[in-house]
Amino acid sequence: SAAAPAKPAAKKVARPNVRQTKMLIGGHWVDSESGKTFPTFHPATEEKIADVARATEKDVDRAVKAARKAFEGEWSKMDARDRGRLLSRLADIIEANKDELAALETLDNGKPIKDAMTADVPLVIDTFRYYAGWADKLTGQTIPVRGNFFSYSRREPVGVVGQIIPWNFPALMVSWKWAPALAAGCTIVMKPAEQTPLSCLRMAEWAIEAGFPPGVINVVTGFGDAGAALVKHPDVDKIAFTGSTETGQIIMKEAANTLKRVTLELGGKSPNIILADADLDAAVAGTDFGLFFNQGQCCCAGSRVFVEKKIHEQFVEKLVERANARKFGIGDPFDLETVQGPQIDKDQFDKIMSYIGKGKEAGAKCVTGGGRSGDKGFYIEPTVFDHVSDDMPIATDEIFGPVMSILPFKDVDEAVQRGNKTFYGLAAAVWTKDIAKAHAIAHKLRAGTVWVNCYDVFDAAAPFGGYKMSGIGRELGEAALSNYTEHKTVTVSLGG
Ligand code: TXE
Repeated sequence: SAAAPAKPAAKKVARPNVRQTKMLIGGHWVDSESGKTFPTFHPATEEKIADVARATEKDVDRAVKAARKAFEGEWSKMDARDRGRLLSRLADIIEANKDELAALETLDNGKPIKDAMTADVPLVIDTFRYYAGWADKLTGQTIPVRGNFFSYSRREPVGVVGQIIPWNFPALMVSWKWAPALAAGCTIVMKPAEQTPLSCLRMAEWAIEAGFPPGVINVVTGFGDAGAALVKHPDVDKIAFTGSTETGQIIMKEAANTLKRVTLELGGKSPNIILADADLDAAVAGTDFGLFFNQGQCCCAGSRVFVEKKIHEQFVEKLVERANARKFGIGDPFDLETVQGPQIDKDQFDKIMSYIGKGKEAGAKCVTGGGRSGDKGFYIEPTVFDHVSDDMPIATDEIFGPVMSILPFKDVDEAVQRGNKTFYGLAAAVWTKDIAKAHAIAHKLRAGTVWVNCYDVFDAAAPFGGYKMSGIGRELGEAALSNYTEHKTVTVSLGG
């Protein structure tokens, strides 16, 4: 008998070399003054990748001084258009190295290489290009004041900004933070997440190559204590933070002491509302993507899925089919066919597993998943809970993993009211063929972004951020520029 045809070898992408593990301060690659380092791991195998310099308060102080010096030096004299050219050049360099950046994300974060290549990296490049165009368009106004005066306003950079980012989209968060700040003429001290410092360091190398003057971009790698030192520092004018709501609250309280400007992009528990007249297959696909993308580690994850009772059974059946198919796509994130990678680390893995336990205890029906996948790496099965009620912990708390809650509803007003019943307000979605209903619901949802018949559609030009405890301020688009500028009014006597 003929031998079974050999299974084609999985197409794997090679692991990248790690080139930079030191911090960037004032244009120099330096160790921590303490000599300390910390390890970063590959979440798929739990192997150590590299030891990275661990910033102390003194390092943060050095970085802030370098950023201040740059802010007052060459950078402030540079023409706005030339700042834009530097941003364009950085975009070009990243584009020329896009495969390396994607592989570095997969190595440090564990996300499937295909996602890194098709989602993260293209958005990074777009963000730098988009803000390159804004640098010379930050205009003020002429103001008709009473009397013989000429009054006008200027948009000036806020100054030295501290930027603290999380580990779920490491390179993308670098671009969302750096690009508008640099377009506005600020200088930066960035602290990437301790889990994922590598892509930020590589991007800082490319920023130097692009020609940003020394001290304009500084990177201090380390833990929350380094972030806290940045928030406390009296010579930092503004903090931009993305991360947990709890840490956001700590930062806002601390920032009050020096009255720093603060923008926060925090957690969410976003409602995804499916009406009975929706295109069912599209809604199922979008719901699956809206929650399971990036292993569920998205601040805007559609984690509360409200489904109209009339289609509830049908919807759940199709969704479970899809979630089950996804299980076959769990694997080595360097494999181009992998659709789900590991969670970032043991802490997150344990947190998610404990929520799965809480869901079962509360009496929700686990219709698929619910366990660990494999015995190495932080893999969790795509998990769906049905018949979830509003007060269960899996319906109220941000889980930040591949755990979906389905909440049946009877009528639309009820869905909107329950959808809004949360401290969060980052994103929401509605699926329906009735366009008037879609807009009406979109206007009623208390969230910074509402997707209609789609999910997780991001663009550098479209503002993103939270209502309520999901944050303060907006990133991306023209809106992000106001995070990084002060308005100055100049009034000139015309005599008499
Ligand atoms: O977040 P932290 P963690 C949520 C998600 C997750 C939970 C915990 O629910 O399970 O947060 O994740 C730095 N002063 N999100 O612990 O602590 C820290 O070093 C200044 C949602 O990773 O918020 C890192 O660089 N900085 C989220 C960054 O803050 C401090 C993305 C984020 O860490 C600090 C990530 C302090 N006192 C987690 N303490 C989203 N909205 O996208 C820590 N840091």
